[in-house]
Amino acid sequence: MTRSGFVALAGRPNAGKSTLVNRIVGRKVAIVSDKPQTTRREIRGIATGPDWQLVLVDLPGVQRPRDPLTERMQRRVESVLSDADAVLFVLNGEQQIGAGDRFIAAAIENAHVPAVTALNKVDRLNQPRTVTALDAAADLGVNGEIFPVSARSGAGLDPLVEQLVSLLPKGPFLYPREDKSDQPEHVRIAELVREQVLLRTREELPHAVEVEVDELEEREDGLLVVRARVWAETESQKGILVGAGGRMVKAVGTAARKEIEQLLDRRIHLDLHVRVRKGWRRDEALLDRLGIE
Ligand SMILES: Nc1nc2c(ncn2[C@@H]2O[C@H](COP(=O)(O)OP(=O)(O)OP(=O)(O)O)[C@@H](O)[C@H]2O)c(=O)[nH]1
Ligand SMILES: [Mg+2]
Repeated sequence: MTRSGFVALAGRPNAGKSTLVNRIVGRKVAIVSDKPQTTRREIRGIATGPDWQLVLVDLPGVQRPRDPLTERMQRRVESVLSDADAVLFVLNGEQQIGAGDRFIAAAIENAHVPAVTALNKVDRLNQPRTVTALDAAADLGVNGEIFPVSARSGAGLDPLVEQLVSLLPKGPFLYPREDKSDQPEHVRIAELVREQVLLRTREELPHAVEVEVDELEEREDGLLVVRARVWAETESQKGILVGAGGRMVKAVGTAARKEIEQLLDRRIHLDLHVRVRKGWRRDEALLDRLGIE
């Protein structure tokens, strides 16, 4: 008898949810950065064992909404939590537990689903600090076991996965065995471009950038031509993204092209255009089109 189901990941921005999903799936299905709010829409990463299938629903970090974009993200998190078979609560072991974690702990209890807590980034903690952090995690009062893990090194993940699997209902697999993610190709490509922008920008800019793939053109010589737009909200942001003599957009393009070639296992040509779209984060029709529900 097989077990399969949905596990929603909840945690503050930057806790390492996407890194954890990538590690458990064994492939990069979600982009990662050191900037909070990297994940904007839910991503399903699929991990399949001999007789189990975990569908990990990577979610945006939970925080206080600031605009229609973040409001949508939060509403979505709440509804995914209550629909999941289990919740994986991810804590950032490098940071003190705070109001944000207590808020999420309450949301998990309200969702009435079984939970497991991962105290992540223990590679950064010594033994006494790990023990203290585990005690603080227990004080949050979320149901279920707590596992110290490192999404970066992979330490501690086997018992965590085993525990998650035990919480899944019995039933057939939900996705074909070989599937790793539910995202369409053009979204994965756009995300890889955005990841390279996040790595190279700071402060407000990472939040102001969105990427949309306009066209995927198969050429006869086997090359795949990808045309994508990088949006900024203001002219000055656009200036930074283009960079002196086009240096920034070129660096983003070169790095993203390598990532995309790895993803698709073929040669590609990436054509990036930086455009200004004032207030895109408030444009409900655009958010619909971008799939940020
Ligand atoms: N040292 C260490 N760093 C980690 C670990 N897991 C994640 N990180 C780093 O933490 C940062 C945030 O990781 P993400 O996986 O993007 O975090 P997230 O929770 O998905 O963040 P949002 O999508 O913004 O909510 C990145 O710089 C990661 O490389 C870990 O186990 N150890
Ligand atoms: Mg993320």
